[in-house]
Amino acid sequence: VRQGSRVYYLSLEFYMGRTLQNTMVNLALENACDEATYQLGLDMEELQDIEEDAGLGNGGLGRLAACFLDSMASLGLAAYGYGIRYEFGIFNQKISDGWQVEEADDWLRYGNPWEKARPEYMRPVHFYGRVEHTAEGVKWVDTQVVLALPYDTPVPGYRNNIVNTMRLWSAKAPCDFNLKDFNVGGYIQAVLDRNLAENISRVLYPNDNFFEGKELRLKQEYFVVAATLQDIIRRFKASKFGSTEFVRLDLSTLPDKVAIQLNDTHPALAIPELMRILVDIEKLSWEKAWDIVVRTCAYTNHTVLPEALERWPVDLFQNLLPRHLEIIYEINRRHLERITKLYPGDVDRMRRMSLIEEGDVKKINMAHLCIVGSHAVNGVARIHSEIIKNTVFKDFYDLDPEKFQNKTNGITPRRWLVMCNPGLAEVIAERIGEDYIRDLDQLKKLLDFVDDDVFIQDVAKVKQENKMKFAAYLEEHYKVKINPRSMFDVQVKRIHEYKRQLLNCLHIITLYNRIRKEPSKSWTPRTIMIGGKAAPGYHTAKMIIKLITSIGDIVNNDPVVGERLKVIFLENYRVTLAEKVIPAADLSEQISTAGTEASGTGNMKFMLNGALTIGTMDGANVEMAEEAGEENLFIFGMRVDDVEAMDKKGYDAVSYYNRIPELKQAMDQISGGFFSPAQPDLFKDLINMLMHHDRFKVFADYEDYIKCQEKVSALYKNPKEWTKMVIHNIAGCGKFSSDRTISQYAREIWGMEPTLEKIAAPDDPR
Ligand SMILES: *Cc1c(COP(=O)(O)O)cnc(C)c1O
Ligand SMILES: *[C@@H]1O[C@H](CO)[C@@H](O)[C@H](O)[C@H]1NC(C)=O
Ligand SMILES: *[C@@H]1O[C@H](CO)[C@@H](O)[C@H](O)[C@H]1NC(C)=O
Ligand SMILES: *[C@@H]1O[C@H](CO)[C@@H](O)[C@H](O)[C@H]1NC(C)=O
Ligand SMILES: CC(=O)N[C@H]1CO[C@H](CO)[C@@H](O)[C@@H]1O
Repeated sequence: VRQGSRVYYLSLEFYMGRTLQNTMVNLALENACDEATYQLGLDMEELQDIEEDAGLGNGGLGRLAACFLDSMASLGLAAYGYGIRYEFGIFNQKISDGWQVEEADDWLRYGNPWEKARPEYMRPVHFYGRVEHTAEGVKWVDTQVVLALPYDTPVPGYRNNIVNTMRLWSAKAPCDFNLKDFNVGGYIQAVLDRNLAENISRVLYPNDNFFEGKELRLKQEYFVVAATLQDIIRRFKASKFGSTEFVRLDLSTLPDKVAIQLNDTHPALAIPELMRILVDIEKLSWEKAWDIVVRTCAYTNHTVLPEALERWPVDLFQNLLPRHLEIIYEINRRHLERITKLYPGDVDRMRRMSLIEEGDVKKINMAHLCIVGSHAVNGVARIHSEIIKNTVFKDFYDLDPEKFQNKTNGITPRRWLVMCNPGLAEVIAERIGEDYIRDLDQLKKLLDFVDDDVFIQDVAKVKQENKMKFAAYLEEHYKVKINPRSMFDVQVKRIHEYKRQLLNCLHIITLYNRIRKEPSKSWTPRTIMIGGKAAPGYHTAKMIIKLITSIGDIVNNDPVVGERLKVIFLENYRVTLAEKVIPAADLSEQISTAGTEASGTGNMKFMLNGALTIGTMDGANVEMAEEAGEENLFIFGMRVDDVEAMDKKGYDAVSYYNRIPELKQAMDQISGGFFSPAQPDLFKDLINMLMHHDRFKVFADYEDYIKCQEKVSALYKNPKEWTKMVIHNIAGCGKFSSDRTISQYAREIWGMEPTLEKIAAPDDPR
């Protein structure tokens, strides 16, 4: 175990949401604060609703980083989260005439009480310039400097008196920015141009799982890496041990004290930047520096989708970071030399494994850089780790099998149960005590109560109360009335073809047609809610939103259907809305094409909050089925093997359309303008995609999905059996605590030991 070591969690996103209630929960201050505000004549819930979300993330990945911070603090690890303090986080989504409209997220407008600027730790970050090779070594000169100003936010652990720090960098122009060759009349322009430098931390790129090769984004990535590494090295050199304070000069022990986790390839520049510091500034030999870098860095791959892969054009690098490009070339030269020795003459393998992709535009493959520059590489669910090893990174696995690991994602039970669903947390605590909040495996004890009628009733009652509360919220804020006795069928996540909101749409239309055909049959009433943001530049995703709202317009206003089916688009899905809707959900939709969702974490939140899952064998769903028992989930559709087999044979959407009458009817309604009477061909692009170039094979799973939904409706008619299944799911949630995930990272990658020990507070009598 490494004594006194620290973890640095670098991420371009931290999707924190609100902080007030989380702080009260973790510090055990809820009752005291309730009391105090009551005395002041204020209402705690109203106060909480005034806080802005810190929306510095896009979706699951950013939220994961936030859960990790909570777990690292709760497990007593000396950990720092490092990222960018975006002035504008993820946009606010408005729905106007059924379309998504984006609004800037001016979250800092009224100030941010949770942060503290630390100007004393401001650092310079260099860009552009040129490289000089001199007798004393390599120099990067004539650069433009931008200052990185840190803001610290406290991250309290759960009732252990430990507080870690999240440090977010904000870009500041230096005072002399553009003023060096000052001439008359240039002053005003120079001051105006300060924006150029300060743009770096202006706005979060709103893409989820999609690479956009913009220079500003590369600047953001280098900015956070360069500022953070300076901080890491300063702290390493100045660290204190025992009572003696000394200055460390020997950087070879860096990997014993510092672990840098590269969350996706976004902070991949940490590898060449650390090389630059060690070789150019600290004057270490290449070999020694490389050994330090590899032992310090570890890389997590978060998605399977090839369009997420960062591939930066060499030209862009040459201009912005010329020294880093040289370093990457040298890393690649040595890497290819090693491969040539091991596989002489295998030119194809060299091409596949190179860090540089040849082609019209030469590009740097950042995933390859991360694998080569790290001692550990992991996927985020077992199935995803297998896919990484066996397919996309197979060559690298053959080269260094011991590097490859698996770390199934998790969520923090503090925010995602205790805080958002106090009713359920209480009912559980009444049976098994409160220790499960720190040790989620203890939920297994609930299996003793699966047949306990009182417990079953208690769980069902909490769910019903949550549903009433959410229905009241919708009515107040969105003026929609829903039936709280209907099944709440929820799909909330970013809008993406691979997540298959379109499959859900086809189910809605099918159900609608069936109800209209036999209105007198006893249908299980459903309120189907779909929510999520579309990346502003993602046309298909925006059309999917319009389709959902259009279906809602027709279905919700059809008197034949009445209360039996309602379709609601949940506007502006974000952390705070997740905290409201997930505790109220009966059914969780996790229906991505097998092999496309790396893990998912929304699936875990629903499971922990007593919703049943309808899902494919994808991502962490596989492990959820294992933990709760496959019979306690509604699993349908192709497995990864089936998808691969179909890829070989060819997927023919039209044959499903011709063979399945209800599918044909639904598609014909969409393409015939049934849901868009004013503009019948509105959805022609979606139709064309589904019929002719659907990478995610929606039709192939349609029949099985519809059948599976019938089973869901049937079980919902039996509340007791339904709730028993819910209890099996809650009892199986232990594995999905981010405390488990972080403990594995700590032991298996960072070489640190987590602890549940509580340190004494200064005012503790002990
Ligand atoms: C958990 C969460 C996600 C991730 O959901 P998935 O279903 O795993 O994609 C996205 N957005 C928010 C706001 C979340 O809280
Ligand atoms: C991972 O990287 C993504 C993308 O930058 C980011 O959203 C997220 O915060 C990171 N978190 C984790 C835990 O990997
Ligand atoms: C930065 O800001 C300036 C001024 O606001 C703007 O003109 C410029 O286009 C921005 N630069 C980038 C790279 O976005
Ligand atoms: C992770 O690796 C896969 C290959 O398994 C690749 O397609 C994907 O784009 C990588 N993700 C990122 C963000 O680099
Ligand atoms: C594919 C893979 O790496 N699987 C591993 C996932 O993690 C567990 C425990 O951490 C290992 O036992 C598996 O081999």
